[in-house]
Amino acid sequence: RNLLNKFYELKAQGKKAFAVLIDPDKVNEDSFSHLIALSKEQAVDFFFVGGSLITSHIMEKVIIEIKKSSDIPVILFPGNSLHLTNQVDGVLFLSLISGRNPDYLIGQQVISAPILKRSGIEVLPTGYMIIDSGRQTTVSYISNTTPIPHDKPSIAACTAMAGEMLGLKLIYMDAGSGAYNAVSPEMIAAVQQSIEVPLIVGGGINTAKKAQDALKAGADVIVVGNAIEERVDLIKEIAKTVRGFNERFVNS
Ligand code: 1GP
Repeated sequence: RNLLNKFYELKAQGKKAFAVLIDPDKVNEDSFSHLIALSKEQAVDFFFVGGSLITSHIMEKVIIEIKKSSDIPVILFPGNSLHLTNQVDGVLFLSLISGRNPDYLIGQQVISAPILKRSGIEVLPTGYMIIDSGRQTTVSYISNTTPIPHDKPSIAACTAMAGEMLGLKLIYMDAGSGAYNAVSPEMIAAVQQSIEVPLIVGGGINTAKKAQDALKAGADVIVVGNAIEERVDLIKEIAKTVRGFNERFVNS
């Protein structure tokens, strides 16, 4: 339970964390080693690797490459049970609680459970919530679920509360990769005030300002993927924003 403990310890210390999402379908081979080096230099907290639809065959290669060149924990962000690999340090064991598709609520988990049990990989029980972002995202299409409306913070808060009451240890609110609109600060705040477990927020965070807004509203962990693949140096700006929060805490 090392990784889960890390999420909880950071939260207990009032510290924010930064996860870089690597979607194997979007890896830019020219800048990949720079991305890893910058993540290391900027002390990124986690790598998430995965996506709802993976068409390339390089996922394991990508993970091995990250592990070879950094100590940053690699957490699988699987789209389904076919994406499982034992090269990672942990797996977000996602239940898609914003949706009403039983396959993503419990079906894929039943298929994955014996594989994960054998592998000994750390499992992070996570309530996964898709938030409408202004356009249909791959994740809502593939999962065949309706996202929570962008302007309905109370639905998000009740969903997160239910996930926590069911025993899920993390809540991940996701506007989906490349979202037009990131999750609103109002919704993040409503969810954060309703739960005790660490709150992960991602989807469409493509500037340091949006990262700052999400953290200020109450996200404990922010996830950035697309925008970093497009401009690797954004890692520096976002890491600086996260440090700004953490240093403020240390000085207060
Ligand atoms: C998507 O939360 C992640 O599942 C990150 O989204 O690629 O838009 O940063 P972006």
